[in-house]
Amino acid sequence: MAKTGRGKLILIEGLDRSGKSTQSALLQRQLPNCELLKFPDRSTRVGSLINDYLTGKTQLSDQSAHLLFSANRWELAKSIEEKLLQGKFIVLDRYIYSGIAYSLAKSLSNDESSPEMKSVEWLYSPDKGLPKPDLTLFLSLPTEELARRKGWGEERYEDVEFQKKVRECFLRVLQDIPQDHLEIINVSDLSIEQVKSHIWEVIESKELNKLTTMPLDKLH
Ligand code: 2DT
Ligand code: MG
Repeated sequence: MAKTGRGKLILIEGLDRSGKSTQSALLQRQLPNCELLKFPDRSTRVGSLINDYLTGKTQLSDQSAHLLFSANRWELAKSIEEKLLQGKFIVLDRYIYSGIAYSLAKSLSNDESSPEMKSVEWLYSPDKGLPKPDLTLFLSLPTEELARRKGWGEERYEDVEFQKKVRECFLRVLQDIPQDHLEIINVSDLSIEQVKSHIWEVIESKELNKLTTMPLDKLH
């Protein structure tokens, strides 16, 4: 009998330069029939507004920037669901936890920021209803090590002091994920190969490389 069921949705989160993009590309190649999606997806109409914001071409209020990042995920939500139901696996390079952590960090760095930007509940609400990852992997390392990595400092948010705040906010927000859906990987001083095998061990032990008949959950 042919295997049936849906594919798994696997999210890789972390700070800038933590190795997310490298590891998500490697994981995509290891999983069967797998697509890689990166957020923000700068190729869409909303994504192009986000790109202008991140590269400093335009200014946006914190609230509208936050909502655009969420809208960018909603642009792709339906196609993510359809692909999973067709039996495809999907790896996400950033998703809602980046959304909350960066916005929260921004509001904590600004004395004048308004109460909703400091509220995790408010920050989370526009993402409610999006497909829920089967696993979130967080690549964790000290911010001092990030600063030494290549390609640092070209965009908004790429600043060591700010990344320290983002890290704290990530750790706070990740606490709300049930233990069996979260894996924090300490990548400090590990090679690309070592992180890759660590991730694969987790994937295999949780059978995330296999189709499932469990229904796809939504974030709620
Ligand atoms: P990249 O460097 O990965 O392209 O990200 N960000 C991302 C947010 O502030 N909110 C979000 O919802 C997402 C997905 C993280 C560019 C920057 O965008 C930030 C870094
Ligand atoms: Mg970046």
